[in-house]
Amino acid sequence: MVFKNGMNNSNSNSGLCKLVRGAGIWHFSGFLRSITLWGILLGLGGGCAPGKGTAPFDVDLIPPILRSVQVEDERHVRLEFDEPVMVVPEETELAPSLDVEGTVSQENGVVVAFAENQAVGMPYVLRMGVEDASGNILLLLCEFTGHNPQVPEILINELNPEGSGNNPDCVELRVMSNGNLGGLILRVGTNQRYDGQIRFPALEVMEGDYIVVHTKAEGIPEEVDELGALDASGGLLACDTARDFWMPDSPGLPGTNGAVALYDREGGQILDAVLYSNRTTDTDDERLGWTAAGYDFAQDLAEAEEWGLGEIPGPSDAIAVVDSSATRSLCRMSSPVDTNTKQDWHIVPNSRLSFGEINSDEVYESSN
Ligand SMILES: [Ca+2]
Ligand SMILES: [Ca+2]
Ligand SMILES: [Ca+2]
Repeated sequence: MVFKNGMNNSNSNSGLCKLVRGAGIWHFSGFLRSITLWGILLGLGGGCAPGKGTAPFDVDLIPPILRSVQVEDERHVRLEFDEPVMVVPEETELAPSLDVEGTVSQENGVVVAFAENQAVGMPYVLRMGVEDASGNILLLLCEFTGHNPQVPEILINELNPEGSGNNPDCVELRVMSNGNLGGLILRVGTNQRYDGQIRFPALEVMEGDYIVVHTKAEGIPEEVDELGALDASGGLLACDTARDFWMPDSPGLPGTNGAVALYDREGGQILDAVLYSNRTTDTDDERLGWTAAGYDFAQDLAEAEEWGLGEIPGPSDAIAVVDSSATRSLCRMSSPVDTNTKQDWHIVPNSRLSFGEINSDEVYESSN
């Protein structure tokens, strides 16, 4: 299970931050720890604590704090800090390499301009140094995803959370308009809590294309991500007329109370999501009857206005998963509609799963 520190729904400071002052170098992964360490240093009365014993104490000892990273277009990335900063020019560097044309400080922000276009969907790491008016320097590493100007319309179209050995858990995506997959991220769960994810490479897709993401790979050599030929991959439920991808670490899908969400990039906007449950809403329960994980998913999707129509959805507002099985998948209609409610979904009869192909409109009839 991955718990990710959210940061204003924009690219987070998920990279390592390194703070430099005087002769000391410390490694941090976040602001709170940097404050803690300064507190320790001051408390110890070490030589690194300017002003100790010699008031005034209103000296700014705190380096700038990175608030957000935003890709503005294919040539510009904007970093926001908690105070005005100047860039330390010799520290700016990117991996993989990308030529920097220059940097411009604007209020609490810095815009980095590149001399060449970012590669679509490429994960970059930017190394940079910034200095505040009191000379406190922050050396930082931050991640961003190369600008994708052609994000397609795309829907989560089918899934089988109750997969089996022969029909393992899969998620089908249906492309609704031409575009490029570069940088899109599919998560088992939602931004705040997820079991696994796949980040798609730059790849042109067409309206009507199907993509099958296998979340429970066996780990055999035949399981390959299809960047070229559609029949390149073997493995269970691989489809010769669709693009197969294999989610790293084979997390599977939660069987009974889960969510799947698709984002346009790391820290970006949600493109589509599904929420499912085997429970019913309990309004007397502070979690509305959800499991702890299910409630996190429901909250996150309500906040993103992707499910729940303005309120946190209870389990009864999610797709009822109880009648599904490995071959009775959850499906949108053959001509999918997306109202962000369970009304868009049905369970198909036995063996009517259709990963990589058009969905069946037949509905499973429970014998009960
Ligand atoms: Ca295929
Ligand atoms: Ca949706
Ligand atoms: Ca299908």
